[in-house]
Amino acid sequence: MTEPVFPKSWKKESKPHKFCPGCGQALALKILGYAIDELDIAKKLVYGCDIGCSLLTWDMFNVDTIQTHHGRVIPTMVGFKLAKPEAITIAFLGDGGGYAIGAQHLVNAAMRNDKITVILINNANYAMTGGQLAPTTLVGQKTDTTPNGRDEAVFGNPIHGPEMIAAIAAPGAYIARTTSNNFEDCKDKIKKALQNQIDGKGFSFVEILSMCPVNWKTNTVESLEYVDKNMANIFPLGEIKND
Ligand SMILES: Cc1ncc(C[n+]2csc(CCOP(=O)(O)OP(=O)(O)O)c2C)c(N)n1
Ligand code: SF4
Repeated sequence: MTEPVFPKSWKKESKPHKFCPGCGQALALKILGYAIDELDIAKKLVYGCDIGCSLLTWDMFNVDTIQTHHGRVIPTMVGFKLAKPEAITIAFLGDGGGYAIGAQHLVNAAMRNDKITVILINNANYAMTGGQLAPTTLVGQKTDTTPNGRDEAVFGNPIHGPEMIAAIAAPGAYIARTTSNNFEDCKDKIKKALQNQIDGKGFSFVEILSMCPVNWKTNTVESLEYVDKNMANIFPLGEIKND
């Protein structure tokens, strides 16, 4: 694998993140930082994070930042974009925020083809509140609220968010799924989503499969494998919509 080329600004502007050791969200955000630098959009950017572990990024980037409650980051960034169309707006949130409490916001933003970029972390649980069942929890996966594993007869199957919104998204939308374990692919998908917004084409959405070793109670190898094997087997990686 080729080494990534670090932006010159990176070393002097880097600071410790607030995530648990081994957290996939920290990787995803580091990759997002590279994408922002490579597209040279920091000065035009407004970054929004939600409640959940994503709120740990409220002071992570040296860009204008807004923090909201469960799923509300999407309409907040839609509003900002409507008020200031020249801004590049990112809504960063978890699967609980995007697919449960805030699902209506995601669905309506996709349906209206709002020209914002949504980046959603799928870590298959409600992480910040201690590891409860999320809409993305795999069948059989143990969580605090499903100690015997998710029972599909009771809770159904995990939601496939990108596929769901691709079914209602307008032409011009960009929708993809990647993992924070794969630096190059993740950066590529995030950059394409942001470029979609820069080009004024429409709604853009990237779901990132991401490790949560603390709530999964997995070691490093097990965490990496859970994403690359178990999750990627259920949630297919790649571009779901790019036209
Ligand atoms: C409106 C509202 N409902 C519930 C909560 C409690 N709450 C805070 S974080 C969280 C779970 C977040 O899970 P997710 O969106 O998947 O993000 P993660 O922590 O996994 O990154 C919940 C239920 C809240 N803060 N606001
Ligand atoms: S609880 Fe999970 S998602 Fe949240 S910071 Fe820790 S490892 Fe990351």
